[in-house]
Amino acid sequence: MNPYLVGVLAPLVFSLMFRNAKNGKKRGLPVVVGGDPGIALRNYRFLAPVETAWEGISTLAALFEQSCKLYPDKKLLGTRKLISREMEVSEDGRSLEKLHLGNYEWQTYAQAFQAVCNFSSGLVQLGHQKEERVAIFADTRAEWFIALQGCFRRNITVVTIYSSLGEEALSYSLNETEVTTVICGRKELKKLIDISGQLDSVKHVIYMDDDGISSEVALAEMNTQWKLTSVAEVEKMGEENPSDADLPASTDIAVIMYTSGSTGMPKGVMMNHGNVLSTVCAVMTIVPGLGSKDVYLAYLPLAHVLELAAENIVVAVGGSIGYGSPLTLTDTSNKIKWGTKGDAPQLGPTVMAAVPAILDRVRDGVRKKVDAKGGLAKKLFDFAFARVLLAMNGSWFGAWGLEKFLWNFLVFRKIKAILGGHVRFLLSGGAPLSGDTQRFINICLGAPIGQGYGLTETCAGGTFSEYDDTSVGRVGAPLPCSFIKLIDWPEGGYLTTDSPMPRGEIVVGGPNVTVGYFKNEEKTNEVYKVDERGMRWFYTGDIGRFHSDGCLEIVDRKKDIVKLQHGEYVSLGKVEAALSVCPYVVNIMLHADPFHSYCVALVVVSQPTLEDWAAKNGVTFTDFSDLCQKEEAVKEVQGSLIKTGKKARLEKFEIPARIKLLPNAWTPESGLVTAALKLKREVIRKEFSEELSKLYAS
Ligand SMILES: *[C@@H]1O[C@H](CO)[C@@H](O)[C@H](O)[C@H]1NC(C)=O
Ligand SMILES: *[C@@H]1O[C@H](CO)[C@@H](O)[C@H](O)[C@H]1NC(C)=O
Ligand SMILES: *[C@@H]1O[C@H](CO)[C@@H](O)[C@H](O)[C@H]1NC(C)=O
Ligand SMILES: CC(=O)N[C@H]1CO[C@H](CO)[C@@H](O)[C@@H]1O
Repeated sequence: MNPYLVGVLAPLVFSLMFRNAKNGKKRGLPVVVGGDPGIALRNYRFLAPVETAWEGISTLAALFEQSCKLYPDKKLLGTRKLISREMEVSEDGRSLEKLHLGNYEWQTYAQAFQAVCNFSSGLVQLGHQKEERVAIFADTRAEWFIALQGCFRRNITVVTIYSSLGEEALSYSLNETEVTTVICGRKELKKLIDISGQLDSVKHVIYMDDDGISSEVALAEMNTQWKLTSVAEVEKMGEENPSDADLPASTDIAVIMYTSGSTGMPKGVMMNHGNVLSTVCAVMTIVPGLGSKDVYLAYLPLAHVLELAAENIVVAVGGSIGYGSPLTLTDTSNKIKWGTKGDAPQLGPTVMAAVPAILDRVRDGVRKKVDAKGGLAKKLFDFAFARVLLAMNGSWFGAWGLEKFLWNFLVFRKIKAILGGHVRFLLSGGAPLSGDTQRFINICLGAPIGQGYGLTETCAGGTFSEYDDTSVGRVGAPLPCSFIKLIDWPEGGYLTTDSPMPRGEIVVGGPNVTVGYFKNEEKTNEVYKVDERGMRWFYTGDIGRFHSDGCLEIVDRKKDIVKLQHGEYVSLGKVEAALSVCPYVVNIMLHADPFHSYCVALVVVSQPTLEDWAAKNGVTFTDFSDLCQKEEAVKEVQGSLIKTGKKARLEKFEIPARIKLLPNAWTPESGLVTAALKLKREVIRKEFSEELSKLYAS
């Protein structure tokens, strides 16, 4: 059939399907758009993509200033006071640093505004030219936000870099953007000194006052030509020599965000003020009743667009931001001194953001605790969980208020207290959240999770599930700032004419779609397109399908589909997700190759589970990595994988025919997974190329 005809007819047919769907609310509605033919949906409340929610506000700098004038005396930025830093020796002889942190100390909106103005004037005093770029390379904290807004007030583009990025990527991105001023913390300064020989353009380094940083500063002064200044000094210079703001326009680039690409060098995504603002306005509508009473716990990397948008949303409504870190989040977090409070219990946040990996960890932690208690406590927990699950099948606010209250009081209250007891909404993004974890968190925390789908390239815009949507496994309807379109991908076997649901490559359009990749026109033209009506579209490479209520579900990824020798398609991500349920698996990467008819896999095995098995079966070994080499062990894990695969109804060619067991976990520090714990396939393939070729050779 003529593709253009499909393009015109499909929305029509789809809208009829919508009318006939019986299961309630339509969250996404069909819309006719330009560009490649496909099926496009919009948010049900907005006809055209939202650009701004406030008259006359078109930049993040203006939004910040507006809030500072509206809420001068409200608390904005909170930081915990460091009482002491102690070394503790753990049972296995490793020494761990433990922090004793005190209460939150707050800066009001008025004080923060003053700090931002001072910082901004200080940059001028420092000799930073306005066309030059500033990089912020640090953990999430109040100074980060102040520095960001300080740069915005002078129309300076900020380059952000993940603090877990490797050396090569770091010098590459700083050099590519010709950054002259870097703002960093202590551990990042150390990294910068190591690569100072490659940083030709850097002239100034502004450091955040950490205790112990003076030794790094002295080292940098000895070994580099950099001019080193602390944030406090910059603010003081600015206070003594104030200069006027030089505010940006909506089309000026606010941030160049380097994302840890899963292949090769990182790419710098350019986002202008209008891009981020439209995301801020859109996501704001997702959190019910968001307002100046809300308290947000900030601990995800600000170099990630989800966190950047979230903090600006809190500012937009006059809320408060308390800073924390993943290692000090709860009372039992690694770095928290025993018997003292974690960030969440101390702050009592009402709204939090999280990546699925963190929520998975929370779930596993709670499960383990309940299992360890056993007996009546476990029975009660399981019963309460089942009751609430049953009631939730109807709706979030079912007619069972009293019972919900009872179970919350008896069972779940203690779990809620882990995060302070007041969390009423969780934002999740960065990767798909498993349905199991979503349910678990829903029930145990008694709070809905808004799950988003978006990319750095779409400025986190895309879709978002709404608070009253209790379904799992889907990522929601288009955000008010986005149109979502599915287009045919015939090679992969995904078509918009598929039934029961249209499927295809996900394309995101709207004011949220970013400007493109920095200094990479070729790549930009490959994945960004402007249609005949002037709307920008980003081709995500993800495969999705539309449910009848207009919600999107991610089903695959173009890059991760490999055609085997005999023509069968294997979706690596799908198979990995299915096999990761196997109790031996901590991490698994499936590898397929068009020159072979079968798949192989690298499996990071669970040490306790495998050692348990070895003990029960009389398999002797010297250490864990020796055990991973044993033929019996490989056989056992392989058998378990086959069982898991069959249960998940995988095809025979999808289940790895040969596997290699690996003893060491894949962490962001090792560079094998991203900060959101997604596999970096290319890097893993390179690192284990020998093992992989052996798997195919033997
Ligand atoms: C902001 O800076 C950019 C780059 O230096 C410049 O092109 C633009 O005109 C500036 N915007 C305003 C409103 O002055
Ligand atoms: C830095 O970038 C310039 C071009 O902007 C390039 O010629 C040079 O080789 C780069 N240096 C490093 C160390 O990457
Ligand atoms: C949920 O409700 C539907 C009907 O509304 C029912 O068919 C289904 O079995 C229920 N599921 C559970 C787990 O109770
Ligand atoms: C800031 C920005 O890029 N705005 C654009 C958003 O998209 C609309 C079309 O939907 C354009 O008109 C805007 O210029």
